[in-house]
Amino acid sequence: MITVWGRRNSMNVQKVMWALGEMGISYERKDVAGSFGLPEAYTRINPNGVVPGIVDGDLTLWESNACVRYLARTYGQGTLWPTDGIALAHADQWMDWASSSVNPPFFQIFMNMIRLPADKADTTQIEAGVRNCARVLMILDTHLAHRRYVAGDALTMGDIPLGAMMYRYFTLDISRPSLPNVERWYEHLVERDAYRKHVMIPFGHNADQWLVEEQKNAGIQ
Ligand SMILES: N[C@@H](CCC(=O)N[C@@H](CS)C(=O)NCC(=O)O)C(=O)O
Repeated sequence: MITVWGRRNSMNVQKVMWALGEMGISYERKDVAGSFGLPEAYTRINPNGVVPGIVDGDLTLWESNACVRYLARTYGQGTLWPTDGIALAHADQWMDWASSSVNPPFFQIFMNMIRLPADKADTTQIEAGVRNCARVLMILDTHLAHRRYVAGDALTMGDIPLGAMMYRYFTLDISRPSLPNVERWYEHLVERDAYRKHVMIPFGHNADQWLVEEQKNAGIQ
């Protein structure tokens, strides 16, 4: 039984939960971080005090992409972990790209629109985030023109970090460029039970609603 530590509304926790859901692996999730606080038992697992952290037998692991890679490599050979070397390299590439190129501008949008109180929000940062997300997502759009998923015909771990962000990107009240291929890919994700269960979790429209939504998820596996 794998233990996942992390509040259900964390995008980084959602990557791990979605991966587990896709592979049908049993797990127990514990509510920590955000309004649930950080018990000492958890800071011993992840000294960074951020979520997720996972425990699988003797293994303790943190960093969401490393957790997804570990789970895919261990339990998802031929599915989330492609056996074809080229598909595997591409899956890896898009995971890193999600963190290095899409997450920073997306974080600017999400922090300022949802997480911070309205009087602390910086509209200049929101505008920069919207502009830069549009710019980088057009790279993904071009890539997806001839592929169903980022590493080929089937869902792999390469879709997970990007896909976890896209629910929020397409739900927020922001302007978006025309991204027909990204939208088609996103529609495929939305058809997946594990994506709907673990990623499409309402987050409200402001910092107060965020906290209410966070607590609604308490105890849900
Ligand atoms: N690079 C880390 C980032 C982890 C991270 O920043 N997690 C956020 C939630 S998405 C967190 O724990 N924030 C503090 C909190 O919720 O109390 C990862 O990918 O696991």
